[in-house]
Amino acid sequence: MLLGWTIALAIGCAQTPKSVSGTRIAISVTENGFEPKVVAVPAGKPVTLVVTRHTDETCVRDFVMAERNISKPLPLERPVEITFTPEKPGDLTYACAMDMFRGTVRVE
Ligand SMILES: [Cu+2]
Repeated sequence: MLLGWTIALAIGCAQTPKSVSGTRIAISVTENGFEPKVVAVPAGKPVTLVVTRHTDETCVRDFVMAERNISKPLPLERPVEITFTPEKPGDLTYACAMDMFRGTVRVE
């Protein structure tokens, strides 16, 4: 228990403020588009993005990551899980179906 707490603290300290990283990351669709705009994931492990659309105010209705052939509809207030394994470090981008609102998955 103490060990787990120590690890949690160490991970917490290693993160720069406002950056989100891990293998399971929540992304919201708000009036501002995808939030957070940039998330970091490790290379070589399956990662899951849990995308929840909270608004009808934008054109975002789908999650499209063209490089990965991923295209998923985002129903309002329903979390959608998108799982893939990024093999190598670099940036993957995703967007709405019209490529207007965008987000970045930074593979590290
Ligand atoms: Cu759009």
